[in-house]
Amino acid sequence: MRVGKTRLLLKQGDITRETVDVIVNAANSGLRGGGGVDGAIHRVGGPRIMAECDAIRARQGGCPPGQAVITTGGQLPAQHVVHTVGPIWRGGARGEPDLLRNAYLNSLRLAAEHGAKTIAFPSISTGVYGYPIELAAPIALGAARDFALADSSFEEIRFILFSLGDLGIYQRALADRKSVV
Ligand code: AR6
Repeated sequence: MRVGKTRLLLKQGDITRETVDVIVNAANSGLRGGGGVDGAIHRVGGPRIMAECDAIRARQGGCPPGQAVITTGGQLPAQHVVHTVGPIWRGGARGEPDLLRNAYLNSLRLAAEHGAKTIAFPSISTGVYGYPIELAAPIALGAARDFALADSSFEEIRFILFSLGDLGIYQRALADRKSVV
């Protein structure tokens, strides 16, 4: 799908293999690494990424939910990693939708400030943090669409879904335009 000059692409895969300017990490506020996509990014990207996370933590005390920070991509094919922190799902009435949308928008903003033309996202918050993916997909796609409407920095915004089931949920959300809020 095309929004202005930006292509929105959905694919199944492992985000650590994506050849893009920036990949986005679903991190925690401490920027201390963990499981899921965070663990995979540090494993493949090597220790320089954590060294930069340590420096950011020393400087500003981590990264609150909805915000984003940027490091090198280390040994990843991507030049940079944007680390964003999605909300932990607590039933949906604790500001989770706005925090999730901000995580996407602030990641896009930060990557664009660093000159990125291509970016790949995982499905933020829908693993360990428990955000129902049927509710998260339209927020993720809506944030990308709204950014692309307002700012033509990106040639491509990719969503890399780890399973075919998750890919199907994102594909249906994209097809059902009314659900892209
Ligand atoms: N490529 C693409 N997607 C992946 C990959 C991969 N290599 N590995 C997992 N996923 P999660 P969260 C998918 O749990 O919910 C960490 O410990 C996964 O299937 O990685 O935001 C952090 O340190 C799911 O769909 O992130 C935090 O403490 C999606 O990525 C916490 O987990 C997100 O799942 C963040 O939890």
